[in-house]
Amino acid sequence: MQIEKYRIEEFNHLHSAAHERKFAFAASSVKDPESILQKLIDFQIAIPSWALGTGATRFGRFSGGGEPRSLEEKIEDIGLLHALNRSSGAISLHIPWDIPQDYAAIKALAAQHGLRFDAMNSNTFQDQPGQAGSYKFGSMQHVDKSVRRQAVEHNIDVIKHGMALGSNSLTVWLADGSCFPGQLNFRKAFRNTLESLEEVYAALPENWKMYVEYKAFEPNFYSTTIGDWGQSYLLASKLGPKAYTLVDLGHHLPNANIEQIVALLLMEGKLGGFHFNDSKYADDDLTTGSIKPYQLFLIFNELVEGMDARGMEHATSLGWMIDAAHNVKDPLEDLLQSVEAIMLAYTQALLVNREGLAEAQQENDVVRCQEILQEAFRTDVRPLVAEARLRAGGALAPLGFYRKSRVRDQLVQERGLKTVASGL
Ligand code: PSV
Ligand code: MN
Ligand code: MN
Repeated sequence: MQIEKYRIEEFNHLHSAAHERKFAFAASSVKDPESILQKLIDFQIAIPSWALGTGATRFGRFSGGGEPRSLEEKIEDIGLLHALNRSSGAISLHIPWDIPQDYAAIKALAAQHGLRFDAMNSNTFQDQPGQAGSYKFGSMQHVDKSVRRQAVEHNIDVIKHGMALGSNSLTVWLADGSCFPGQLNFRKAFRNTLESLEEVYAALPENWKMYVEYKAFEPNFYSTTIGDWGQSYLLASKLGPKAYTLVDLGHHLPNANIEQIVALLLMEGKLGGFHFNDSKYADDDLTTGSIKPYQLFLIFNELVEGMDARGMEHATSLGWMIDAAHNVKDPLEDLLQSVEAIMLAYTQALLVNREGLAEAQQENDVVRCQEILQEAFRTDVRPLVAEARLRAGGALAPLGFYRKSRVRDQLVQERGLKTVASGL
């Protein structure tokens, strides 16, 4: 299904008087609203192909219906999101779940929805039919060279799919690690991983980036070979200038200070991008901003400060992606909520009084430092985000439109109730 422009306009018309009042107030209370609005219009967040269907815990899966059954339908779903919020203009694919049959047709379909292909994701955490070696004991770290070779070949293959689609980055997340003490020689596992990644790195086209994603634990429960930002940073540094660390918000041990990690990686020029989500306990993959919105704001605060200090373009210098799973919500509604939360945190970070904060830090005025940050965090920036969306042709209230037009019901009618999207 497609959402006609006039329906969005009709919807916006109904809400415009209330919006204008709120926007006038919000705009009058911030410095340079026009430049903020432009930054918001430019900012795009990639949607992962695997987040469009109902996910599952290891106890079960409760399908929601109307889920995309093919790559084409996944693109259409992201097209729907983008039509409503104008901030989801990219898709992140996972191979082999999303292998296109016809590259030209897939590229044309994405272009028709205004989408570009963001980072490509490889998969060496599941065995594939017909493959010679098994990843049961790891992939790039494996003690058997032929399994490592297979993992390298797969990643090179993913790069080729990405080149054919116009992507320019590869995200490598490895499930490699060990479940019991003594199972692995840590140094050998790390060296094997480095050597394998070097081979993939050598196959990267000139303008490509490699994102090395880390994760503290799971599926291995004693050690993870790329378990934290230090290990990822070490690999990215050894690999070379095209390799960067990717920060997935859910991949840390509890209470990790993610904003500090982000600040240092940025300082070293090694921050590649993000997988946004939220969590209470571990890699929960919950809706971004649903549990710790202040942390999200503090991360964006470091991003804005660090990127401005390095003269980096906010929208294009890093990879902005969501990585989430949906067990109890309509995935499209959840993604609309996640994108909104990201836009709000970004906007609040743009409002921080930078000179005032630097001055207060210099004077060790701890109270003022906190006041400055919380002044921005407690500002209601929703009208600014809505105005940016309106100017970009989106809906004033994407979720409201989605529900009012019964988008999910229409998808169920088109695709049926018993649909399974491939993914995590
Ligand atoms: C597994 O934890 C995971 O969620 C990683 O975050 C990857 O980015 C994602 O799967 C897709 O491979
Ligand atoms: Mn991730
Ligand atoms: Mn994860």
